[in-house]
Amino acid sequence: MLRTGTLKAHARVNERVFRLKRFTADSAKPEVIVDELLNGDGAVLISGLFSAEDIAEARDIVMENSKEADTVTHFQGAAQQDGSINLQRRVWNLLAKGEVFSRMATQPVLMNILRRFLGSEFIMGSIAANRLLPGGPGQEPHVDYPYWDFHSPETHPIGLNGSFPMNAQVSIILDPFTEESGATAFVPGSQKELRYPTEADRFYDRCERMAGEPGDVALFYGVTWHCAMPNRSHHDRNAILIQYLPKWVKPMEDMPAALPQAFIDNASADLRQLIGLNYPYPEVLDAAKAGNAEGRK
Ligand SMILES: O=C(O)CCC(=O)C(=O)O
Ligand SMILES: [Fe+2]
Repeated sequence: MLRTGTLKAHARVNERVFRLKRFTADSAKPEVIVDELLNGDGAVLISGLFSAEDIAEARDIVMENSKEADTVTHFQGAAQQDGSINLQRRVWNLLAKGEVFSRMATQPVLMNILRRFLGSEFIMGSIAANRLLPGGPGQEPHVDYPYWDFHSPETHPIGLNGSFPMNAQVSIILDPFTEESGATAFVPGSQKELRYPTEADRFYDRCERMAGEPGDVALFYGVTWHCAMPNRSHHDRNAILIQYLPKWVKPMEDMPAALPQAFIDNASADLRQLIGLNYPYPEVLDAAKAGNAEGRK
C-alpha cells in the first residue's frame, strides 16, 4: 500500500507544469514582456533565440573553465557552512572567454525588450555562468543586485521601492532545467513589493520554477524573489546569467578593467554601450576635455 502511494505521489511531482509564461522571438513584444515583468509574474520564458551550436559552445567553455571551485559566489552561506559549496561553480567575465558570449549579450530580441525596460542606454553589470554539479546546493531565496543586500534596507535610500526597474536578469539555459536538476525557483508577483524574503514568506511553499530546455531564456526582474534550487539529478545544470542595469547604476563586474584592450578597441556599438563606455562616470573631470559636456543645448 505504502509503496503504491509513494509511486503515485512521485508521478504527480514529475507531471507538474510550472507557471511561467512562454514566448517566442515573434511573440516577445517589448511592451508585452515589460508589462509581465512589472505587473505580471515578474518572469517569462522566451524560446528560439539561440542556435544549438551556440548553446553547445557556451556549455563547453563553461565546463572547461570550472574544473576547480575557485571563484567567488553569492547566496551560498548554508553551502559554505555544510561543506558543499564546491558543487556550485561560477565562471565570471565571460566576454573574455569566447565570442559566443558577446553574441548572447547583444541578442537583438533581448536588446529591444531591455531598451524599453531599463532605458535605451542600459548597461550590463555582469555576465557569468552558474554551474550546479549533481548534488549541488541551492541558494537562499533573494533579490538581485543592486537590491541584493536589501536584508539591510537602511543602507539604501528611504522610500526605495520596485516601481521602476534597476535590474533585469537573463538566464540562458544550457542544460535541462527541471524540478530535479534545480531549475531556478521564484514567487510570481513578488516583484510588486521590494523586500528581501524571510522565513515568514514561505518561499518554498509558494514558488514556481523557471523550467526550460537548453537554449530557452528565462528573463526576470531581479526584485522577484528567487534562488537556484538543489541539483538532485545526475547531470550538471549550467546557465549563463546576465545582469542588465540602467546606465547610471554601478555595475557589479568591472568589465573594462577585466577585458583585454584589444577586445575594447574592437567592440561593436552595442557592446561598448553594455560595458559602460557610453556613460563614462565617474570621470576625472580635472582631466576631461574643456567645454560644456551636458545640458539640453
Ligand atoms: O542559477 C540560478 O538558478 C540562479 C542564480 C541566482 O539567482 C543568482 O546567482 O543571483
Ligand atoms: Fe539571483
